[in-house]
Amino acid sequence: MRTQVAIVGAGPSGLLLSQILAKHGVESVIVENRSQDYVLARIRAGVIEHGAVDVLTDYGVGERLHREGMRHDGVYLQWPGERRRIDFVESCGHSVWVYGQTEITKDLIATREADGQQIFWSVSDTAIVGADTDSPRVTFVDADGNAQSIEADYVAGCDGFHGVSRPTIPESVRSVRERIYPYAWLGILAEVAPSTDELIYALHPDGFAMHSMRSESVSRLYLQVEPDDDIANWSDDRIWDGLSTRMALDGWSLQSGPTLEKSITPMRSFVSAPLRWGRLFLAGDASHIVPPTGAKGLNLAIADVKRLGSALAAKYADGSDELLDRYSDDALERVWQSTHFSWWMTSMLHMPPPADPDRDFLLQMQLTQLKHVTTSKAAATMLAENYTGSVLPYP
Ligand code: FAS
Ligand code: PHB
Repeated sequence: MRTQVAIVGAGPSGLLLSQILAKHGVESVIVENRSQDYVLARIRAGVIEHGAVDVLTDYGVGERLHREGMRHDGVYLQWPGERRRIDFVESCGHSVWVYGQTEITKDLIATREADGQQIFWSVSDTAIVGADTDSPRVTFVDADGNAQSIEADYVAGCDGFHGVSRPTIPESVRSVRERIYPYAWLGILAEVAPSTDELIYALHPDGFAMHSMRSESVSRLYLQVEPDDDIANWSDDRIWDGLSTRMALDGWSLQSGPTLEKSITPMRSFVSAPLRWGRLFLAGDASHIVPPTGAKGLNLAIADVKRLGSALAAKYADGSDELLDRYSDDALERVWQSTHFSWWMTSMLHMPPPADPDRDFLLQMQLTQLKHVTTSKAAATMLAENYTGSVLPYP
């Protein structure tokens, strides 16, 4: 087979990139090692920056988001005995939307399939060959066991943290900066109406807890657990008790309900640079991972593929290499901004591990920072600008 852009991975990055390219008349083929059902069953992110909403809208996949998504103009930060709201619109003039990544993936798959997009599902043995030549190829074994090869002008590595794209770049070329956090998130999706109008991020001596939502009848909640904890240790009752204790506030109660999904996600900050090697370009989790406290992972992926899609479109439209040559450096500008904010929010809101000799000092610094950011207009504006993705112009 031959195409203009071969895309590895059918998560939000790969699917949205193919949509952006198609809107600019650029052809692509996607290879994905999971089944379509598996990809559609993933429960992940939920907060979408206004700039990301604009990208989805501009490229024809925002209609259901505007109909079913929920605009949020602020957030609650909480510590024992206090819950204070930061108003995004008052602080920086922007909002965020709550709309599940699962729904974005559904909208993208439906749109791409209606457009006749070629997606190879359930492939194996994917490899990228000749990325540093003028004729790169993606080879794989398709779902029927047939060896396949796609010749392309360019390859987009949208295959997430565990994909093959990043390791295709020689280690001598790659630089990695990483922090692995001494805790993880246990997340649940529950069939119960949210007990709050805005997201709640709470610091508590037992650990962090968060209340998000997916609709008026489905809630999404998280709590801090040990990095090596096992979901089998957490009955629904234990989860709801933990959430209720950590977000307790006079005059407020948390409604519990049946859990639809529960899982534990490790937390790391990870950035691999550069995002380009020859004719291979990385986007989304293939290049960077952020702890979910700042709600940046999915939004960074959308910003990356908007930038990459525009750069490839410019190349095919007028032969210009400028945006492609700038892609890695320009993308990393936003990646480091989001990585810093996610690290800052994570460090402020999670209990340091009991073994940390500085635990009491760190906890005092975190409480001081929470009080400052919920009383100082300048500090609240810094949080609001970062949370809504408004610090840097959208690509
Ligand atoms: P993805 O990992 O979503 O997609 C990569 C795709 O490539 C996958 O479908 C994979 O099957 C495929 N692939 C991998 N290797 C391949 C190969 N060799 N060949 C072909 N295909 C291959 N972000 C938030 O903002 N908030 C959250 O609460 C949040 N929670 C998360 C929970 C979990 C468990 C995880 C893992 C991530 C979470 N994230 C969250 C981050 C997440 O939303 C990512 O940022 C987002 O999925 C990035 O999208 P992609 O870059 O497309 O990567
Ligand atoms: C979610 O709704 O899944 C969510 C919201 C905010 C975060 C992380 C996850 O920071």
